[in-house]
Amino acid sequence: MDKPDLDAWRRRAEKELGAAPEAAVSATPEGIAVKPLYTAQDLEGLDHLGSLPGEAPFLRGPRATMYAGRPWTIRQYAGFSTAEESNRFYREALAGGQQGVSVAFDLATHRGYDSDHPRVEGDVGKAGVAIDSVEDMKILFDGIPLDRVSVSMTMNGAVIPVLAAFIVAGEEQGVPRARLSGTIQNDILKEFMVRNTYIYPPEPSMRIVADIIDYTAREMPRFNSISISGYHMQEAGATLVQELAFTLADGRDYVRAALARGLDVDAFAGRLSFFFAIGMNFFMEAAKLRAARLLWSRVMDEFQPKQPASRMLRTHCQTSGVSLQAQDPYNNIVRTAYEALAAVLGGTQSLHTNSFDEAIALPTEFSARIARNTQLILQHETGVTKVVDPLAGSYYVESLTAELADKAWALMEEIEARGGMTKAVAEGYPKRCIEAAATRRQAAVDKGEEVIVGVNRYRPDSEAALDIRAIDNAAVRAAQIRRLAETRRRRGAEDVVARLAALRDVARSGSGNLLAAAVEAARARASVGEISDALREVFGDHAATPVLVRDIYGEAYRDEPDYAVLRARLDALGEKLGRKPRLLVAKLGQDGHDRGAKVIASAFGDIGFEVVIGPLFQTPAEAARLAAETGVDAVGVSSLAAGHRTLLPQLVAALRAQGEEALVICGGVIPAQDHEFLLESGVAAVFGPGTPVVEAANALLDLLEGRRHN
Ligand code: DCA
Repeated sequence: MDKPDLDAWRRRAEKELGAAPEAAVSATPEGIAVKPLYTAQDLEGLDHLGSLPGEAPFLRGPRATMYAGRPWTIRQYAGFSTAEESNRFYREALAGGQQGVSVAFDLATHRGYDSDHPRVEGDVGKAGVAIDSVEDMKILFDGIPLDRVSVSMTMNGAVIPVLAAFIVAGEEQGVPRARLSGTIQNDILKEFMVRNTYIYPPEPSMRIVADIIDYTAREMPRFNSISISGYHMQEAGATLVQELAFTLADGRDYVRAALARGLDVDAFAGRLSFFFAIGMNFFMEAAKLRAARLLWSRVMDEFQPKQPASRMLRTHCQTSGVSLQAQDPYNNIVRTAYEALAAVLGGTQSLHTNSFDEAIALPTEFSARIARNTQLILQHETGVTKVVDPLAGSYYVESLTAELADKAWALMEEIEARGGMTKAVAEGYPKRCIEAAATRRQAAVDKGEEVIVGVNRYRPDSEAALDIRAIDNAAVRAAQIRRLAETRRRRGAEDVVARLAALRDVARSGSGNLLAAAVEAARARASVGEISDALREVFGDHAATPVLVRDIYGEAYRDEPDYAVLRARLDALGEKLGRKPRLLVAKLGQDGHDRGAKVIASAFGDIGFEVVIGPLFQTPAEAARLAAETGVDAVGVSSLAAGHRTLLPQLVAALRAQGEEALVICGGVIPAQDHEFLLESGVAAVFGPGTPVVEAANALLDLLEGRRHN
């Protein structure tokens, strides 16, 4: 065939567009200019072409036959209320075609608090299952053979007691730890960056990671010691380049930490695993996974492993939670299916597909079945499993793979120049980059530049409320407290005291293995809270100081007409008050998802409010005290972990008890069914997800002005 005549194409394109083809180039948040046409020319000079799957650098997949040999694992992340309820859910899911288990713990467990701790009253059993001791863990896996079904546990803060309880539960089920298969998340660096379920300061936290890698390398050969996660970065607003670079840079620091413990690289590197988000930018997401494998192999070259598996990036993926919308929610089924296909075309090893109602509440049996079937249909009906890396050779995808890899590598070099990821995280560099990207994206959505069907375009006139799963938090908490008391009554008290003292000694001395000591404590029935507290006594608690990005929302929105109107209203109210209106943005309970809170705080600050950003993990009484001290006009609560029914009425009561008039408003994941209850409890307004910031600001001004007139 003749060489393609690109000049002729250009002329045709100009005619069709009425402009030069450059007019159809679109810029992505990653800074990649996506052209309307890719050709063989775009492949010239790309040096990653030509490799095969199953060999370094593994760009085309970690296995030679990929899904033609074994399809990816359908692994749905789930967990809620009690161990009994979650166990029943897992068993039904496995019977329905799910292939691996993935446990979601409640936030009390994540942060190392037993269910009877006063700080976690609103969190027990809410966004995951409550686990207080080995007794709960045994119930959680009752009837699930732990030597045959692999179990992933998303746990980072309280990773030591939870993994210890899992090991003992396996043992008591008759499965020795050497035969346990699964993955523990154990990725603390990204917690400091985005997810915030840390407990201890960075340095002892890194020791915990290294101790777990060390223990599993020696004792649990089938277990993946870590799941190095970019997922939560993308959820917090990171671009795909940031997600790639920061995740792989985290991985590099974990390898360094394990090597510093004296481990041989080949003893552990093959059991490092990864976890990425898959959002709506279809080809870019598939290319991202290919680029990730390429780059990880390059990172591992530095450590000169001898085993090929040590260079291999194996990953789990989850479809994007933030791409789900509360409005017109059945659209989410379609979104999730496209994202799942991108993950599979990118070559994931394991996949979670979100349920369509997750932007509103916890999945029901019905929505969980649709989510699972999305993968079963992909595996059995579409033929995608039959060919390895089917996008290979695509001019566009290969070009994207190279561009993503180059950009991510440059950002990783920047991290190296800053002294590595642990240091960059301590200085807050990646967090700032991600928050800036998140705020920029919010402005693009609010302005309608980024279209979301059913939200900022094609919005239906009316919608029927969905059936949702509600958790009776008080009943779950009461049941947990009863079982915990029973466990404490039946255990050998002296044994527990001695095992916890031994654990403290290992923590203090810096030698010995924390997980090994915790397994002994868990076996004696020390609780998750007690083991966490023993480590807290030695390591201390980590408290982050929130910092806001500035001028990003304002800059992006400045030229919009409604922005000028809003600013004028704000100035007028400011004049009446003799100062700027003040807003406290608060997070209550153990819910550490702070993207929404940060974006709102930063955007309201740009608009002209005086914004106080509260620390994470406040009790309602603490937030009310902060509101009084700072003299705010309103407290805005961002709730993403289902604690609102308990925590918001308590906040209103605490404010009123102090004689404070500040209005309480809230937003986040709050189902329509709960709005009336919250309004009756004294909350002044509830903003659903997808509310543009300018609309929320206008509504708050209405409320503040209304209050002044009364
Ligand atoms: N031919 C032959 N064997 C294969 C093939 C193939 N084409 N593909 C996979 N296998 C083998 C693997 O080698 C593995 O056996 P091994 O453990 O003895 O090496 C087994 O089949 C399982 O496959 P794998 O791809 O490792 O899939 P998973 O066990 O599901 O593990 C992984 C996926 C990403 C590594 C793991 O860390 C994980 O499950 N993460 C989940 C994290 C999570 O759920 N997070 C929640 C938010």
